[in-house]
Amino acid sequence: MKIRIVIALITAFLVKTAIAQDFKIIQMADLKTKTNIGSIKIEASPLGVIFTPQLTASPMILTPGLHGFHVHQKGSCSSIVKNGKTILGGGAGGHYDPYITNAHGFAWGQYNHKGDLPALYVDASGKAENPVFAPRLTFSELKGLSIMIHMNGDNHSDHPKKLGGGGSRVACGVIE
Ligand SMILES: [Cu+2]
Ligand SMILES: [Zn+2]
Repeated sequence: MKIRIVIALITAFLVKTAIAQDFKIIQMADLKTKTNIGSIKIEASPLGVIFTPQLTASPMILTPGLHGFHVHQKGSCSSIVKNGKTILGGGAGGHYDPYITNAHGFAWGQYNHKGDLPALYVDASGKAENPVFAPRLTFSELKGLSIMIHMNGDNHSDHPKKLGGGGSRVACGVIE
């Protein structure tokens, strides 16, 4: 009887430790200057993935307020040239959308990009520390994708603007 309890406790501890160690620190770079602005910790939880930013950018780079925050489909933060125009962070591709919904929405939506996250909150000094949660994502599927921060906010819809209205890509990190 006692041995069974001990085994159960050890098992519970091992399972808990295994879950707790499922995390990665993603370095984030300002796409214009290529300088590091901090990191985002991605962490497995039994209910989804937690994204905890620790960003200290200048308010010139990350303006105070909300910013579109998504997982993008390719593990690249490089620039691309499209119709003669350079798109910073264009190499990351679009929002992670394994079910090909072609629709932008909430992190907990059922018929939209799986990479849609709650918006990132940046305080008056350019700091972002508020964690967000994505219940549909799993930690293991994130490898080889990227995390993107946009210039503007996110209304989690394709109206009036496509992709939540986030606009230009400001900062990016590859999930290795
Ligand atoms: Cu994005
Ligand atoms: Zn989206």
